[in-house]
Formats: sequence, structure tokens, C-alpha cells
Amino acid sequence: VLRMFSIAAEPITPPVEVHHTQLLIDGKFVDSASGRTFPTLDPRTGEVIAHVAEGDLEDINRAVSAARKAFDEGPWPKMSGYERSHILYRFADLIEKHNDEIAALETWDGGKPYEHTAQKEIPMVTRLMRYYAGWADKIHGLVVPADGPHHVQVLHEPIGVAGQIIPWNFPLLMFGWKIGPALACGNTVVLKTAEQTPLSALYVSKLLHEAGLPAGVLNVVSGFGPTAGAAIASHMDVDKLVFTGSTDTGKIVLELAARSNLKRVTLELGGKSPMIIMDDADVDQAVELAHSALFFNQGQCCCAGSRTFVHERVYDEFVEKSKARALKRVVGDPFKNGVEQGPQVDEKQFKKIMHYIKSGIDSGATLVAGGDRIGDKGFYVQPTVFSDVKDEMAIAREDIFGPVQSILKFKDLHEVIQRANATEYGLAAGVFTNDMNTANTLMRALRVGTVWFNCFHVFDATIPFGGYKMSGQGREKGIDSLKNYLQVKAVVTSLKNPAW
Ligand code: TXE
Repeated sequence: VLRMFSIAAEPITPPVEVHHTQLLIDGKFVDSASGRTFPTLDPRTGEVIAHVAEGDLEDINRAVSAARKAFDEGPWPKMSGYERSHILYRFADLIEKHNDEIAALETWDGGKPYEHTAQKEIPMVTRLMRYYAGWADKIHGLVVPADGPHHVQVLHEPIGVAGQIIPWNFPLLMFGWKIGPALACGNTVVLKTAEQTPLSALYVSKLLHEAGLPAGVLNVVSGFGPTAGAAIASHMDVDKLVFTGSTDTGKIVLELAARSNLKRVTLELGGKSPMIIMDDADVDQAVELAHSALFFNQGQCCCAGSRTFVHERVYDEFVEKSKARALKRVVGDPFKNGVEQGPQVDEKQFKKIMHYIKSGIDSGATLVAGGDRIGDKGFYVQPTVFSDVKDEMAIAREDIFGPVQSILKFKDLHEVIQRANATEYGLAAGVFTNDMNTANTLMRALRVGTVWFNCFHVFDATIPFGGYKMSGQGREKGIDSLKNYLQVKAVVTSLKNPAW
């Protein structure tokens, strides 16, 4: 018997107003060249929150010109690292000051539970800004001991204009992952937000200018992928492209980058991450961890633990308890305290998830919880659990990006390693075990960019994040992200007096 979920008829009024809906180009909020706008919708109801300026090729051209000028003429790349650092620290202080308003915009536009957004996610952006502010005056090259009578310096220089395209699942966190290291290194930026969630980036970009950012250093364009996004990826005057989104779109932008000016590219793409529960696990703890690995953020995480592999000795108990946990999950208006799960971001994602739920049922997996939408408006989906999932089923292979857990059974370590790695993706993996030998084996055997042991979704600013295989190229966060925004210049000077 599946529990019936219900959503209150009247959505809670968000405690914030929308002030910024234009494009931010050269330090000013402006309309799009075409004058066109598009609606951004409230995922709780599907109703319009605001009409936002729709950027296109001409707006990207304007934004790139402003960024180019701000890079070539300065002062940004020529400022001392200390001055850049200071501006980023002030920006972090302003985000902190307006934390709750920003969180409310984020919840309204994207459907994320407000409590978590206000208490965890926006503070993570602040922390990340401080992390990169701390780097701005510590970026330097080195002197290498080359043979011969030469003095050799290796300079680390900003690349130039960085084009950045971000998704809707963590709008402001993705904004932070992108602009933090780019600006710390002295680059200028043209960033396109996702069409589903344009509001929070516009709000904080205003704060960044209040913090002292010179005009033209950061340009933010709202708009769609095939128009504004493609214009960034194929622009001849953009030196670097950093993209987060689906693997399919990642391939498109990589090709556009190659066909235009061979701009350097960093990609963070989809995943189908295994969460491996060994037989020594405390089942209650393992169930809770695997539940949050999948259901966090409405299941809309590139690294979601979307293949729950459970050892046969604990499988039946694990499935029963996972069902009970899913049925207890609190779904509702994301502005309400205590809500764990809000609506999916939009109708397209909602339909995609419902399609995969049907596919799971049709392919013979056992539906143990959920399986339907909640209510008749907005994009709420019941927390859904499938057991008896087989590797070849679409729900075990493809990126569902929703609250749908697939539980698979395994017998031994060797088998689970093969199966966990048998995917085109390689973003992350979780492992629940107390056995050191098992952990050491899995640590090395799993072909993924992050392995979480007895934890999941730990996104500290210092930890590099990115994918093996078709989950991406390059790493973001931590020291590694600086490399995305620096190029290396070797300077070789003949020493006048070789005898010295
Ligand atoms: O992704 P897209 P969508 C996965 C997830 C989801 C699926 C589709 O499985 O269900 O992708 O989501 C811009 N040139 N992820 O359609 O298309 C677009 O405007 C340039 C995983 O939202 O990848 C947006 O800003 N840009 C993921 C961004 O790309 C283009 C997060 C992401 O959109 C473009 C989101 C084009 N031709 C979805 N087409 C993750 N890795 O976290 C689109 N865009």
C-alpha cells in the first residue's frame, strides 16, 4: 500500500521580491537587444514569477566585448591579488548579509527546500568565495633549474575572457564554483544562467558590484542554450569555456569550442553513481545514507547515488527499510519548515522522471514505494523506490535526475566493482563499510572522480570535484579549479655570464 502524499492547496508567499530581471552587461542592468523576455516559473504551481530579459547572440557579443575590454585594458587582471581578494571577501560578506533573501529567491525559482538552502547551500557559496578570495594573492609561478646558462621562470597568467554556462539544479552554488576561481585568477567572465533559474545570480551580481568589482569584469546573461549558450561556446573572443550540464550538451559545446577558436574547455557532466552497501554495514545507517545520496535536492544531482548496490546478505532488510524511509520523506511546499523535498524544477524534468518510472515498471523492476505525481499542479513527485533492478534496465543506466531510487543486489566485492564501473559515467561513488581492506580495494578500483566512504554529497570548497569518462573533463573547487583559469608562460633568459 502506497502512502498518499498531499500538497497544501495554497502555496506559501515567498518572503522576497524580484528586483533584477535584466541582463548585466558592462556593470549595468540592460534590456536584451531584441527586447524579448521569457517567463521564469514557480515549480510549485507552474505560474510565472517574473519575465526576464532573454539574451541572444547580440547580447553575448556585447557582453564579450565588455569582458574583453575589462581584461585587455584592466584594471582587473593588473590589480594586485590582494585588491582582488579584498573585493571577493567583501562580496562574501554581502552574500552573508543577504543570505535569507537569496535563499528565498533560490527556493522560489527552483523549488529547493528553503531551510536547507538558507542554512547550508547559500552559506556554502559564501565559504567558497572566501576560499577563492584567499587564493587571489597566493597565485604565482616558479623558477625552474634548467640546464645551461639560462634563468627560467614559469609564469601563471589569467587566460582572458571565460565563458561559463551553468545548470539549474544548484543555481547559485554553480555560479560560485564558476566565478570564484575565474575572478581570483584575474579573468573576466561572461556567464549564462540556466533558463529555469535566472534570478539568484542577477541578485548577487549586483552585490558583487557593490563590493567594488569594476564594470565589465562579470557579465551575466539570462537566456536559452541553443541561442545564448551556443553563442558563448562558439565565440571567437572567448578564451575559456566552463560548462556544467548534461553529457549530450557537453559534447555540443566541446564541438562548438573546437570549431571556433579552440578555446580551452572544462566540463562537468552527468553521472550514474553507485552507492555500495557492504554486508558489514549497520543497515539503519546505510539506509539513511543511501536515501539521502539519492533523494537530496529532489534527486537532481549530477552525482546522486542513483544505483544502490546492496550485498545479498542484507538486501531484503535494506529494501524494507528503504521503503519505510521513502514513505516517511516529507514532501511539500519548499517554504514550509521541515520539508525535505520540494517540486522538481520544471515540466520537462517532471515528465522525464515520470517516463523513467514507467520504464522501471515496464522492464520488470519491483515498485516498492511511490511511483506517481503528487497533486495536480506543480511538479511534485512521490519519493519512489524500485527493488530487483537489473543492470541492463534503463533506470539503472540512464541519468533520471529525480527522486527515484534503484536498488540492485550483489554477491561479492569483485562482482560489484565490475558492475559499478560498467557505465559510461564516472563522477562519484559512495561506499558503506567498516572493513579497511574492502575500503582500500574500492578506493583504487572505482573509476570515478570522488569516492565517499561512509558519507555522501560532501562538497567542501577545498575538495576537487569532477568526472572520469563521460562525466567530464577537468576539476572544479579546490586548488585544481585555479588551473582551469590560468595559462602557463615559460620565460627563458640567457645569462650574460655563463661562468657564474
Ligand atoms: O540540461 P542541459 P537540461 C542532466 C540531467 C537532466 C538533463 C537535461 O540528467 O535531466 O541533463 O537537463 C545550456 N549550447 N543535467 O536540459 O541542456 C542550458 O541553457 C550551449 C545534469 O537542463 O545540459 C543550461 O544553461 N549551452 C547536470 C545548461 O546548458 C546549452 C545539471 C544545462 O542544460 C545548449 C543539469 C547548447 N546547445 C542537467 N543547450 C549536472 N551535471 O549537474 C543547453 N545549454
